[in-house]
Order: sequence, then structure tokens, then C-alpha cells
Amino acid sequence: MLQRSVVRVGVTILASSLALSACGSRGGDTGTSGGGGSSDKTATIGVIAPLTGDLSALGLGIQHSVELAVKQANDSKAIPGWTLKVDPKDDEGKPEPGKNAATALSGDDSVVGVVGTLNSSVAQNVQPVLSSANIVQVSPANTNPSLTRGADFTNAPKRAYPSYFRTCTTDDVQGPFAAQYLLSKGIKKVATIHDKKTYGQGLVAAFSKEFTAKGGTISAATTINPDDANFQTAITAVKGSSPAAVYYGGEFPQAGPLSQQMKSAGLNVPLMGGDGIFDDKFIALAGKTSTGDLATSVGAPTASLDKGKTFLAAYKAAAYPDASGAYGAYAYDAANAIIEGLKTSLKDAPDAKSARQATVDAVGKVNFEGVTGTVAFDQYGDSKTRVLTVYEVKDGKWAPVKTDEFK
Ligand code: ABU
Repeated sequence: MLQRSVVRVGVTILASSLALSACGSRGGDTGTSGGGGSSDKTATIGVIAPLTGDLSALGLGIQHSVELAVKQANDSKAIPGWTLKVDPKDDEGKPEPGKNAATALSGDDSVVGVVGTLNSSVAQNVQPVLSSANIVQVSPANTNPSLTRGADFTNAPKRAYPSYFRTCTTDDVQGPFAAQYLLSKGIKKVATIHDKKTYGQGLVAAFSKEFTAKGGTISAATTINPDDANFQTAITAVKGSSPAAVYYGGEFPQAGPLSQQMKSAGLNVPLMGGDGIFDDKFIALAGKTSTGDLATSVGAPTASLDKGKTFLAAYKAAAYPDASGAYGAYAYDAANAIIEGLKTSLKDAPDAKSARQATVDAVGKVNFEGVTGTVAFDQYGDSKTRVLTVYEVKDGKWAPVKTDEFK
């Protein structure tokens, strides 16, 4: 069992902010009510995320967090003369519906920005569509580095799409952070499994590079298919190499059953994954034998930050039907990055569509204290904040065991 070093966190609730937000929208309210006068012009922020299917728990948290940011902006009349609206689109966690969602939003002249997507593989299809319409896109969750810095992101980084930004950090930070954590706990022999998707494959590559560079050994490396439910072949392939842990690249709908099947097959070592497995449903799917499993996720635990507490309280007061999830705070910051940009770009704009390029330019320059930390972007569109947390399953819950800024 890995040693515990629980992060101690300060707890300060900003009651005044709660009062501001407690009158927020309820589930299904897309943020149009309140704040706008009848002569206001309308600008729309789209959301592209999985709103149905296995990953909908994460996607709905993204949607509602954007709705909360927009509701608060309308209530405070953040952009005089304008009322903001939210238009959520379901990408089902799949590239083709994601592309269709981007096409539909691009055809709506009121759309000035999009928060999303959740999946890096979906973003690859959405980026070119939104980019060609000059619509700013801010993802709260895409962690694959190539989305901002291109295919050769380590040796020859080149901005892929000038309209694309993200509030979360990237897998060339997350993978090494996990590798260093395992090595610091004396785990030097790890087997890897990934789901062949953009996120999982890239995360395992980043982990393996750091793990071996710092003296660890990858005892076996194998893959599963994105729709597999039975993982015996992969488990057999790695079990023979006697790893001290299994590092998994993919998301919780498969990681949970993989963990359960590993332990049932006698491979009683921790499964570790990235932010894609950091969800309560992982534990529900993996069952009791998930104790000791590990995940990294982006940022510090939301509830450990003063502004995070305020966000969570406002979200609760708004009574959305779904939890904010792993990316809620990042989606709220993403929406507020767009809203900050709109304060400049819509000021003298005759209509929303003509403000699209100015919004891209303004979002690139934002710098404010968000719920997750400072929200500002580098020359590639990446967040300047590189904080991550390691969580361990303890007593049937994810417990934070280490939070740090990756250097
Ligand atoms: N960042 C984890 C899940 C989303 C993605 O595919 O990047």
C-alpha cells in the first residue's frame, strides 16, 4: 500500500459570493434569464461535450458550470447592452457528432465562443471547424499536447489553431507527474495499457518516457480496444511481467472494469490512470478491490481552494441535476475566460458574428484569478498553470494524497 501524505487545505467560504450566486439558474436553464434588458443584443457561448452516454457525468458538469458563469455574467450586467446565452451540444464523446456540433454552432451568427470539448480525440475534429469560422474554443479538459503545439510538440512546437485554448494542463505534464509519484513510492516496475485513443495513447507515452528516463522499467506494454468490456487478454499479457503497478491510459468506463478484472485475475497491484479515470464512477465500477488505485487530475482539489469553495456552493445553490464533476471548475474558468474577452470584443460591435476574431484576440490576453488559479494562456494557447493532484482510492472515495506544481 502506498504511503499517505494527505494534503492539508485551507477552508474559507466567501459568503458574499454565495449571495451573488444563490439566485442562479436551475437545471435546464441555459443562462438567458436575468440581467439583460429587452433591447439587449444576444451573444451565444456554445458547449460541446458528451451530454449522453458513458461520459455524460463529466459533460453535464461542464455544461452546467458554463451555465452558472453565464447566469452570473448576465445578472451582474458584465457586458452592457448584451445578454449572453448558452447553447449546449452533445458530442457523445465521439469525433463525428463533435464535428457536427461545431458545424451547427458555426452556422449560428450569434455564437462568439465555445467551451469544450471533453475528449482530445473529439477536439481534433472540432478545432478545424471552429477555427475556420474564427470562433474561440476553450477546453476545460483536453489534455493531449498536440492540440496546442502540433504533432512534434516536444521538439518543434508549433501552434496548431490560433483560436484554441485550454484551462487544464497537458499530458506531457500529467504523465511525468504520475511517473515521478510512483518512483517516489518505490514502484520501479510498471506495465502499461491504453485504449488506442488520442488521450490514452499520448498519456501512456508521456508516462513511459519519464518513468524510464528516471530509472523505472516498463515490464510490459499492451492495448485494449475502445469498446472492449473483457480485458483478460491484456491482463494476461501484463501479469506475466510481475509489475508493481499498472498504468492505464483511457477513461473510467473501461478503467473501472479493468481494475476489477485485474484483481479478480490475481494481479493485485494498484491501477493508476490520469484525469480520465478520476470520477466516482470508476470506484463504483471497480468495486471494493479498487482500494489503493490511483489517479492524477488537473489542478488542486476544487474544495481545497477558497474560490473553489465559492464555486461549489454557488453550483449547489443553483440546484443543477448533475454534479460539477472533475472539470466543472475548469469549465467555469473557461467560460469566464470567454466572457472576459467579450467585455472587450463586444463593446463596440454591431453584432456578435463580427466580434469573433476580436474575441479570439482578447481571450489570448486574459489574465485573471479564476476558481482553479490564474487563468492566462501561453503562446500556444496552453494554460500557464501546471498544478496536478494525485488521488488514491481510500474507504471507497478518491482522497487527495499529493498536490504540486510540476516544474
Ligand atoms: N483529459 C482526459 C479526458 C479527456 C481527453 O481526452 O483529453
